Amino acid sequence: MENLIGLNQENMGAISSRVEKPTYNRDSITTSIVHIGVGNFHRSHQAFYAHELMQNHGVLDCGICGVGLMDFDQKIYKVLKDQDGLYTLMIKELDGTFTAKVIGSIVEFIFGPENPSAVIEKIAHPDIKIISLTITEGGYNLNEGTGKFDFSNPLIQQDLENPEAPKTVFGYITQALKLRKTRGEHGLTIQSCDNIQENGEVAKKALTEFIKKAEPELVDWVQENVSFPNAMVDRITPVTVAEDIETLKEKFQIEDKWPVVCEPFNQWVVEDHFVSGRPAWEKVGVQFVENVLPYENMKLRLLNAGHSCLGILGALHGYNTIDQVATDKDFSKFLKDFMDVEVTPTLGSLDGMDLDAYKQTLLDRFQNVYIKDLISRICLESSAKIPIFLLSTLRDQLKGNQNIDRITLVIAAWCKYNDGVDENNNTYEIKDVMKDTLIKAAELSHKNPIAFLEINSIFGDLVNNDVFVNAFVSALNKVRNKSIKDCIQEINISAALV
Ligand code: CS2
Repeated sequence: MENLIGLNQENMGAISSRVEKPTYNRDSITTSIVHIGVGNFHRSHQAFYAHELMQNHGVLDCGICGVGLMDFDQKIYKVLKDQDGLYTLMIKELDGTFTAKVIGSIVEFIFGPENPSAVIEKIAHPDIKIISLTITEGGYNLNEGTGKFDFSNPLIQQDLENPEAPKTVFGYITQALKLRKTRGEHGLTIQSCDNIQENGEVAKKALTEFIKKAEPELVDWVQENVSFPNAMVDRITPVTVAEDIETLKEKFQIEDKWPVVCEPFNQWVVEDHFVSGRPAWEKVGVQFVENVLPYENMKLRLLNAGHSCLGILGALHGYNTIDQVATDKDFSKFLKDFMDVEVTPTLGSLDGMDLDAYKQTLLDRFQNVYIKDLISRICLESSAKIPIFLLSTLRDQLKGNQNIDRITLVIAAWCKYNDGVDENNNTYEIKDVMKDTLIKAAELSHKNPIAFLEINSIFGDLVNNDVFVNAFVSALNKVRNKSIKDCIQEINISAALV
């Protein structure tokens, strides 16, 4: 293609004016945030907010240093290094139009496995006020069943034995905080941006348990000098595909090796506890609240759980993307009833929120045909997602003797999902740290359905709840003997008759 311009700082002037570019001086940015886990979500969410703050308000104290700790982070490290931290965000509207923005807020990047001490020194640097995290639901290393930090994890063992060359986020942060304490530096905020109920509390619990064992004399300093605000984060951000890269080349002559696609909707609700201050996020729409719990509940139990329902059911039917499932009338009716009948009663009071409007927006967002969110992304690591997104609701509904038909069908469908083959006999890969356990339990469940519920770290004591167990056995029998669409229609019809 002629006139193709590689995305980097030097070429910024030559990039099409149809694309929004940073108008701020990137050399004047102060890096006050170290972000661990630079995936697509971080780039469509926090890094976007920081960019907006720089672009529209001239606030330049919120530069981000991205950090990758996992081997798979090497790819993003190379891309961002080549592109001077720049990348294109493609915001795709419901009507098919999209805006392309070059985001300039990530100004440094360090790849931990290549240079562990550089990461530790960066976090210990006096300018750093916030360490933010997107390390996934499973990344906090807490056992779902016992709630305890998992010291049997070999990487954690390595970090305890070899503190100077850590491998995990806990090892890195501990060493950096130790340096801050020794050097008399100010404290900082650890800001979780993962989809977990009380994500700040969870981050605090995991890190404190690790530090108690690794550096016991650091515990008091952390108590006094580190804050862990809870937050709810939201923006649907699919996996980038080759077509997105091509679109940027064709429409704007930009060669971006890893752009990010996202929906227009974005939300960030945060508790305002930042021990060393924070960027003026409120200027770009971040909501600060006393207690984020109701917002988290609403988002995790409606959006994330809704995603898991559509993903798992859709996978069995043979769909590939969330919009395909969400625009299928049977599935969308099922989803709507799931939200209204089984989730809404568990949400408690949501002052100032128009829940009906929120739920309608969710249906629209799931139906955005331009987002093409892959079902494989949604089903990824379900063993860490299902307990947070669905089982919490199930427990509440059981407590109140309320309807659990749809949640139970989704859990039974998830059991069948782990057979690894859809209704058209196409096989798919199960990507989950617990995949061996899941596959084995699904196999056993053909003869003994309860075998699936015996995965203790996922279901805990739910295996002893007769109401749920009976409902699950009957639902599993149905999903193994009928198409998933028939199962859904049956529930939809019975709901209509009530
Ligand atoms: C998704 C989330 O991973 C999932 O299962 O539900 O990634 C979701 O897209 C984001 O939380 C949206 O904010």
